[in-house]
Amino acid sequence: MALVCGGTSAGRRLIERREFIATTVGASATLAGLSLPLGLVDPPAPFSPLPSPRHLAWHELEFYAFLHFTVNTFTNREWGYGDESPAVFNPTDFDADQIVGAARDGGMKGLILTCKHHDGFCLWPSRYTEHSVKHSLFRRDVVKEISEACASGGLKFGVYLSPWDRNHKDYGSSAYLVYYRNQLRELLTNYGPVFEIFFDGANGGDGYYGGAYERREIDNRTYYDWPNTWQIVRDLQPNTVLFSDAGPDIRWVGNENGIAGETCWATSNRDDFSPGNADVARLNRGDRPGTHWVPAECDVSIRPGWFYHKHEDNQVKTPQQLVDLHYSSIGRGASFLLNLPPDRRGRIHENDVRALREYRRIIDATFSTNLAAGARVSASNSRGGGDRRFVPGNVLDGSRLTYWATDDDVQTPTLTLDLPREVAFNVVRLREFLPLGQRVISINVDMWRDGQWAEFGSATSIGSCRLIRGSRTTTTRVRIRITQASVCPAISEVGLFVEP
Ligand code: FUL
Ligand code: CA
Repeated sequence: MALVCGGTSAGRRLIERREFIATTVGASATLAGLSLPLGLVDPPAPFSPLPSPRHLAWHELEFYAFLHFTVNTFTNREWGYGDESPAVFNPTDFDADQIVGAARDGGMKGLILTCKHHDGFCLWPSRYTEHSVKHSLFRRDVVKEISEACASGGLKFGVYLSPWDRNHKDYGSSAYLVYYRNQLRELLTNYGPVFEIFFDGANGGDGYYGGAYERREIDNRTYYDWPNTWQIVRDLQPNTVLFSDAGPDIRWVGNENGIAGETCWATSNRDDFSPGNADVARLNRGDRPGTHWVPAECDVSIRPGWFYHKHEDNQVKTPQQLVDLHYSSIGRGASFLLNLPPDRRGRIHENDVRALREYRRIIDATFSTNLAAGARVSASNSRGGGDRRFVPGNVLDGSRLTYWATDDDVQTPTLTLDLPREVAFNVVRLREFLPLGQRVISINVDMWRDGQWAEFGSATSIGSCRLIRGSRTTTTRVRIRITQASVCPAISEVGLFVEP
């Protein structure tokens, strides 16, 4: 307390910085509770752009489900035209708990439901249209049942609400925007917390449009007046992350194959784009340094299509393919949004459940033991000459809130792990301390072999998580070399793992 009241100006600056970090990490302000020794040096200055508290919470999720479910499930299409009768939507054995349970058993932390796809059919009884479950034989509120199953199953609930609506008579005029926003308000008001809203940029032009059966072109840069549409979400649920090609919070990765760029910055010049109007190569890689923190999300389906088709029952991705997607998405600092399409019963098909479960088994077997645990960690430099807040050992304490940092003028340090025994590993995991920004540009990993260092692998961009996967190696020492950084690095975690 005395330190807060009195102290030197350097001391006061330090305390202010601590408070900054504690607030930046948001609800899990564990750092605020630690009694850190007062050192002679400030923490590294943040390198902008920086993540918001809602970003930091989202980064923890990493893996969540997409649920494509609508009339298409029953008409065997991918894009409904908008003239489908609500009567076709008739799941015979709908079970929200089975769906959520499949996602949870796969290790997913959330689920995003297509509350309305391009065909305009609403999975909830919206007050603003008759084109919904209200007029199906099924008559139940799917959004309610799924959101409640998520809440009781411990998964976060998210919303996909297609901006393009091939059913609505007003699509293309300003009246439709009023309708779209009313629906957004309904979904954000009646179904509990929404962790993410997925704003799709797709638009094919033609549709039913209340019987007009015509092509309607809109200017996707201006028609939806996105800043004011997004503001509705901010006002109703400030913790929701907004997804689109242009963010504002998280961005499309630029493909639907689940593959982030080998270099994938968490930052982007998002104002260059609008939803449905972006350069996919730049989305895949991000922009550096970028104007905003807009990390990538990798959406991909477990089957060839987004909606369930019986003829694809034998084309479910294999567990090994799902594992590879884990490395190409989560392993490059992005999130992994895997689509599990409910079938005509309204359940996740057995083949999909089986593949997902086996994927989980492999991932758990890989990452449950950090083989670097117990290693002696040393570095070519430690900020403030050994100030405990920045020592190399912080990379092995299992906490993202503590980190190793160097002095400001040391941007290419090395960190060495002397392992307590010989270990066989083939995966290295690194995490940066995100509240200070994405600081490192490239790294190399070496292992000790036959009395000298040999290269194991390398990577560009770390961010929230970087997995470097190589061939299985046995060694007693591993060295991380930061080969390029914009400012001194702040690395929160390092791990060594082996795939079964
Ligand atoms: C696309 C849509 O057109 C697909 O049907 C699917 O919803 C996918 C996730 O986004 O843009
Ligand atoms: Ca740590």
